[in-house]
Amino acid sequence: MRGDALPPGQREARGWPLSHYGPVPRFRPERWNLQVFGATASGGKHSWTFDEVTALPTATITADLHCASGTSTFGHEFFGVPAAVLLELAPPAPAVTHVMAWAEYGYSANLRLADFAAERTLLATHHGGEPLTVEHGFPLRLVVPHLYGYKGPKWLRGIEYMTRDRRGFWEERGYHNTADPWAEQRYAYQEDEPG
Ligand SMILES: Nc1nc2c(c(=O)[nH]1)N[C@H]1C(S)=C(S)[C@@H](COP(=O)(O)O)O[C@H]1N2
Ligand SMILES: [Mo]
Repeated sequence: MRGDALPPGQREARGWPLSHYGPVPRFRPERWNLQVFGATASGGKHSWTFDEVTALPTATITADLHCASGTSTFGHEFFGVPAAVLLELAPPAPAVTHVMAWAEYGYSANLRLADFAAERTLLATHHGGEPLTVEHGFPLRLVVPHLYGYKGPKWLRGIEYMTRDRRGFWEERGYHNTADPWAEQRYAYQEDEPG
């Protein structure tokens, strides 16, 4: 890693540790879909099978992962569908300000629309040229490189467009609503702090 790549209060982890709450879901392709719903421009729901997801335009990014519990890992090469592509194919209504990213078993993370729409936000299918391992989110994982790891659901299944903010899984359990690691926004109580 580069010395300037470690956000305040983080330490570099060895290898690529796992961090998630609950069991690892099994992928059943015949039952799997990715849905975009909520306040869409059309008022309707959008849905893709996994095969359809893999036919969408792709990009490769290199990202560092920062877990809010204090460990960081560096130089992950992720490949998949840019969130911007999804926003183009399934446009949000003009009033949309936030999205909720939903995963298997009800895990969720809320994001400002601008964070979801950011150039490097990716719905990843591959890591280091190989399909994601199931523990790291196969078949699909959201990567939001500029925010703490809890903003990137593994086993992603849906994007809900919202016209106001609502807290996701960790955000409801004491973690920061915005989660910028460079501002060390770890905990919800910091949301009341000035500046
Ligand atoms: N579905 C789901 N996704 C999740 C989590 C989770 O508990 N469930 N944990 C998040 C947290 S806190 C982190 S730090 C990263 C960890 O990713 P990794 O296990 O691939 O290192 O996954 C995120 N995505
Ligand atoms: Mo985390």
